[in-house]
Amino acid sequence: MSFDTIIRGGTVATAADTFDCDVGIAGGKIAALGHGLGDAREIVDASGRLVLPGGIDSHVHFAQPSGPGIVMADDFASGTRAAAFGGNTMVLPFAMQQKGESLREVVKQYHAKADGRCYVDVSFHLIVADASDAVLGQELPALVGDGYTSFKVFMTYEGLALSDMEMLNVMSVARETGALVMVHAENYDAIRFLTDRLERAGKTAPHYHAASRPVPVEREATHRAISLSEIVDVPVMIVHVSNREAMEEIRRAQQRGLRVYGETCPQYLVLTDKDLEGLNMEGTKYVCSPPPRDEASQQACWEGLQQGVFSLFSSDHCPFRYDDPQGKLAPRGRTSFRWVPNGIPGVETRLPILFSEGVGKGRITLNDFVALTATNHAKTYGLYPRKGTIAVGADADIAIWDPQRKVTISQSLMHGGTDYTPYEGIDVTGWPVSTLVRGRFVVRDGVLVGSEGDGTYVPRAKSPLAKPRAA
Ligand code: DUC
Ligand code: ZN
Ligand code: ZN
Repeated sequence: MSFDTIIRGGTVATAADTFDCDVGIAGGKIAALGHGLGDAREIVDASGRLVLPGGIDSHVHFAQPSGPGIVMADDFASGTRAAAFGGNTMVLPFAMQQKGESLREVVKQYHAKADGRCYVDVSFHLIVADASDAVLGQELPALVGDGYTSFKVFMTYEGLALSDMEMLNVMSVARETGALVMVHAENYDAIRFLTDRLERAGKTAPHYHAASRPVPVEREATHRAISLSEIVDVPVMIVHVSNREAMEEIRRAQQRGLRVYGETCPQYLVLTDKDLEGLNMEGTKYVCSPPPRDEASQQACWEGLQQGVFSLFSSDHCPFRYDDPQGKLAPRGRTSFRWVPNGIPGVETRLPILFSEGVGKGRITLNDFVALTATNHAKTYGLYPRKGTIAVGADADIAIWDPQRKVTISQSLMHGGTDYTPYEGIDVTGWPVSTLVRGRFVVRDGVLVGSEGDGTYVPRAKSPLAKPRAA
């Protein structure tokens, strides 16, 4: 057989195994694994390199409306370009409904923003903000049928928070349709109560953001989300978990046999609430929700990854420029942390941080790394085995890594739309040097060689993990 490309001489790792072999690619698929594969139009020398499944970042936000006067820093082009440089071959951003909007119309709008603009493959989760009869009865079931097989609900935020009754209704639709529900678990009333009190006491600087959403805010909502999902008997994914108490809620549910899954993110491994204390408004660079906590919480998140409580490691890339009145330095944000746009960039740094801090420091294995950053995302969101692994028949979505390269993370190395990285100055060992999406180089030896439109939209199957326990 003759191949389009052979990646020769590298070390391949999957979620299960690590082995030296060549990878033969034909028609955008992995066509053979082995030695002496024969001829190809192009031979890529990967000696001394790791050949890994491209990262799948199943939690990113691009081009989302973010409130009056605020503009998200990445559209689908810049966000997926940054993703490609970060060793990712697929991302799952959100199509966010706002109250009163038709979910079907929202999906059309996000397709208009994304189609033809992406450097890596893309698929949308939905955000359900308006659990109306029309949405629950018609739109959601039809959209699940069309391959939008996961949706996020919020327990906090003005205009987004659902009541317990609405959560139960959305969860029922998920149960009936086989979709997977993702939950942002923070108690809305508790945050409002604390925010009001902090403001009345004149405590409005950015670092009070963390004080307005302490651990019990997240723990309580996590417990409640799990309880609601148990009542409906539907699996649930608790996203962006930041601390031990929420992690232990998930662990206890898993030990009771519930299908409760967890996700954590880089900010909960390497940042703390101290970072929000930067002088002047620098702390806004770290304002995200839940907030980064303390070192004991970092340790708990590592345990969650090591012990399988968390199956996903995502970036929660939610980018705003810092030095910009439409970003972190929005005029209203100077009056109170309440108005600082919520979210931080991370799609380009997720993989190097986990590789270096996790694999490099012996906290997780290389195979765990692949599972946590690619394979489990594909399995969780209905993309496996087409995506998320290196196997014959899978899409040739591949990241080639230099495991020895030492890099100090710096904004000057980033390729997205923000003007800062919250991970500035962190030293890592190991860096993705080339990214191939369905067999085509998008980034080659650190240089962008792909184009907008190289990435395509991928409808998804239902998640095998979304099945209720009872029939
Ligand atoms: N939740 C997210 O998932 N991303 C950014 C902000 C938020 O609250
Ligand atoms: Zn969230
Ligand atoms: Zn998010």
